[in-house]
Amino acid sequence: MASKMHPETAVIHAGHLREPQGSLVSPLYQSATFVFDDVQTGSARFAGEQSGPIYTRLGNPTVAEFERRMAHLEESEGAIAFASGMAAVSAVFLGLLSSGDHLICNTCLYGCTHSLVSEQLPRFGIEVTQVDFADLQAVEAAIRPNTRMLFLESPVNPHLAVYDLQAVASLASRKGLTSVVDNTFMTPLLQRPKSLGIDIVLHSATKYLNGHGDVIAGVVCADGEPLELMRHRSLKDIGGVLSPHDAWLILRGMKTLALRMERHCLNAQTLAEFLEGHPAVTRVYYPGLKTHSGYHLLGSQMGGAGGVLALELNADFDAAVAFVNRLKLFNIAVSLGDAESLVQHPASMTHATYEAGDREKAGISDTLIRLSAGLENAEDLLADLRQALAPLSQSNTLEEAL
Ligand code: 3LM
Repeated sequence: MASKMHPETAVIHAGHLREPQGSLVSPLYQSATFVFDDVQTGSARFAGEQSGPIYTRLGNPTVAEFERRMAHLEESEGAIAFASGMAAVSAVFLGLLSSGDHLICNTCLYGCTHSLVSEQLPRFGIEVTQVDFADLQAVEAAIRPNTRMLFLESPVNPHLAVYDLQAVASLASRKGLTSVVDNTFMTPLLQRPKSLGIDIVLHSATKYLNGHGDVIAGVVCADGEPLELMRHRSLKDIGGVLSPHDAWLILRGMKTLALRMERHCLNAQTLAEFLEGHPAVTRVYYPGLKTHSGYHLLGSQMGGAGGVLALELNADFDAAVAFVNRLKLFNIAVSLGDAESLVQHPASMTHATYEAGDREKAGISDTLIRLSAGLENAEDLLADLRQALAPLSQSNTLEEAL
């Protein structure tokens, strides 16, 4: 039954175990430790000879349900939940790479992932090269004898560049490398990288998966030995474990994931089309627009363009800041994937970790503005954008008249 479920059904049912009391909703096992019937039982569980919970850092029934649901959705053998998206990202590197190994990442990554790969990993003797994954020949040219992994986001945070994941996966497999994709912006409902040949998929569950802005969490979906290595090294020994209460909230949030993604995509598309036609806007970054370089992958690689978009204004830095400050319905906040629409300034917020030169190389301009389309009525969001843009169009019209 499980393998035949459609994703819209799987977000509600996959991995659910029938509860002895008949509770429809899975119980919350808010317990740090679990009692053994006798010493033999405890020893057998530690030895892996008997299944059953031991201690929540090593596994918890509520967290395990979230892991089973994610493994089903991402078509992986298993999944491991972490206390944040960054704990999931670092779990992949610290669990699977060792001193002397080489990692190739995209030039543009979420800001803290960029600082992790550019500042922290080298402290542990892991070499890192950042290359633009739009140019796979350049990626191939960067491969060294000690290269172990290719890592990217698609669409990328914050300017939504889209990469050909099937081509990345085939390069990785030809060269014997592990390919890893951060699928946060898409969710498994819009993109399943493993079906394209990618080895490991991860998410910041803080975003769309939970969807309600009240949890910080992450998850890694993988198979076989890498899965076991990350469970042993990254979860058990490093210990960034997800709280059962947060797993329970994510399971609740995920039940509406399919409905929410539909509305996020619809709202983002409406906003992107409006902005593209506005005289004060010079560029809109959204894979749902025909003008976007990744548009041709919509429908094949991506089942939808997602809820995040970015824009550049025909204005200097101060005028761009004034535009953001004029927005009333959009909250000025980092994060994305919440019911509330959000707006933020990547150069000074989510991507402030980049050195100015690296940020430019990554394609993040000082005037780039990122929007996360929420679940509100699109007309209200458009009205907010219209009023915040109005002074800019007026000044442009004035300049043109002079
Ligand atoms: C943000 N992003 O606003 P957590 N991978 C991706 C992400 O976008 C993020 C993470 C991993 C934002 C967070 S900025 C201070 C706020 C693609 C986070 C890390 O550890 O759950 O925050 O996920 O773009």
